[in-house]
Amino acid sequence: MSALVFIGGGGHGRACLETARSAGLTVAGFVDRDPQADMQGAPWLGDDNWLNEATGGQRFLITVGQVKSAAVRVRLYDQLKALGLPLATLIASTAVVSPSARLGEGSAVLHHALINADADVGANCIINSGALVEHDAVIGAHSHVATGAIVNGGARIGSRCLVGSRAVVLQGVIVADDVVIGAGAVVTADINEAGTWVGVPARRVS
Ligand code: JB2
Repeated sequence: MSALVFIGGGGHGRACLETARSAGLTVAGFVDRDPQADMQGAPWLGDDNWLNEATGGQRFLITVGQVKSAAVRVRLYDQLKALGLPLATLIASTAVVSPSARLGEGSAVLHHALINADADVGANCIINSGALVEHDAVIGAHSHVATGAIVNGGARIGSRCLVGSRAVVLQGVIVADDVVIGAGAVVTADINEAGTWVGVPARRVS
């Protein structure tokens, strides 16, 4: 299998690096704007301009994380697509992804995450450690289901969203694009517009 190139050498990059190594995958190196980024011995290949010179035989994973905005991950995804470079998917050895679930290109599923039957995860998503995406749920492109979060059955999360750590989205709830759900929030009703929602039940704060 072709080696992986990671784009982003911070905390999320290291989590993905260990995840990849434990799955027996080879990481050829990483791209970061900071040549001093520490990626546990993986070589620094260059900044994002390096991608313009990348030749075939490698697969790419965006490992810049996402907290409040998906903008950097979206820009990097668009750059990879424009260059025609192939995106990898990463599934941790301890994660469970239903054979009937769909996982978009460039998405990463970290340790102990669970994606159940007929769920649909878009491109360039992070399903972080211990997250649960229940049956028939939809996660839009470039969204991040953070550590320990739960998206219940049939819920639909838009594109470029964050479902914060240990947040819960109740079954069947629909969440618009560009929504940030704070850590520990419980989303009990549809969210129809972009913004930040926190608390139990979740309420808009910005
Ligand atoms: O445009 C970029 C760019 N912007 C930031 N291109 C490239 N190639 N790299 C970029 N970076 C790099 O991403 C920074 O130089 C830095 O090395 C890395 C971000 O690292 P940091 O540790 O600050 O955050 P993170 O994005 O890896 O992790 C965040 O998101 C995760 C999901 C953290 O908040 C984590 O706690 C969280 N688990």
